Amino acid sequence: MNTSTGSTEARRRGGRRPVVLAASALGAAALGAAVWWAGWISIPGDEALRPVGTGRTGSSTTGQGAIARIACALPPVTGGRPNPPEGMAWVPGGKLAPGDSVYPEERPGKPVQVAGFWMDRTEVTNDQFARFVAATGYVTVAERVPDASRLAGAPAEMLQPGAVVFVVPRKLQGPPDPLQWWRYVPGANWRHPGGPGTHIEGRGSLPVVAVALEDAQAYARWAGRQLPTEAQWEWAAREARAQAAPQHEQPRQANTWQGRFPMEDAASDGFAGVAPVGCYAGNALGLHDLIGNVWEWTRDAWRPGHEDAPPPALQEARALAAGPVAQGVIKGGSFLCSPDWCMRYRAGARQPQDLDLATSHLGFRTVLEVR
Ligand SMILES: [Ca+2]
Repeated sequence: MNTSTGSTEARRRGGRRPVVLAASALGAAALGAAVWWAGWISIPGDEALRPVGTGRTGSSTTGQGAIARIACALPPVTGGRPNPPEGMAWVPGGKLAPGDSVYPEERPGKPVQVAGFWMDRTEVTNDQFARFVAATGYVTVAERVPDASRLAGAPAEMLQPGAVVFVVPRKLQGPPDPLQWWRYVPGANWRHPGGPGTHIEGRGSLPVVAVALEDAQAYARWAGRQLPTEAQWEWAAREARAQAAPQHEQPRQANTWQGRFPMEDAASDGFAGVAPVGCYAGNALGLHDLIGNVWEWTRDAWRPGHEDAPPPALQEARALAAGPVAQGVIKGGSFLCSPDWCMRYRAGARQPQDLDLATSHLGFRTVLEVR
């Protein structure tokens, strides 16, 4: 599958093909938005979002309306720097040998030095993003009418504001094809991640999704922070350990997919679909959900491997989207990652993502660099 073609090109080509290409940029394997959004469309209730199991912090209940109380409390961080900024944990500096050995794009690169930095302990939540929007009046990319001049030939629906949404197919026909479980849905955005009729009411503790890079950057600037570089993100996911052996097994303490993708998610990890942040155990640094739950934006431009030179930074997504760099790096995998389709639930895994493509399995967290 071609993972280098962006949503802009996808829209331009029109027909069903655009969705394939757009989806390819989401993640060649773990393509997907939240299955529970699809469930929310078809199932009048919260059956698809299951409560956390035993051994986790926080409260959870089931039943109609009770989802509003699903949230997980974060345990205190032990060690690290004193006086952390609210919601952040310290990641000490060190030398990272990036990459892994499962997929070609993650071939290991030369070690890179990473300075210590603060990082959000969780993905940015709907509540946090809502505060940003309330304070600034910000309108996300998925809520704006696309620039038709850049989308000549695209079908009418893709000229409407919207996002790409995962829908569980009724049955699979032929070889696996992302077209069978991805749809461009007009009206889908961070407030309505599954499209019209879906909402985030009562889901304030879930990670915000359907945000393009530009949206994530705008939030980070408002918060006085930045998006992480790919190296920072991977270093944090490796718990700042230079000698950590790559872990290729499906993680137990992360929200991923169990069962035959994309038809059956057994949810034996406690959740089918997006989980509230912090419901799985944190790593040694006190960081939660770096692996699984939702993919996370970085501020690095996409390159197909770990070249020796530092990656170009994505300073302003809108300007770069009109130029030669139209994709960035996302990390961590999502709740849609499964052993039979996408083993990207690993620190060294990486994926290209169209800068202007909002999807319901992609969010972000921020970092605060110390100068
Ligand atoms: Ca899961």
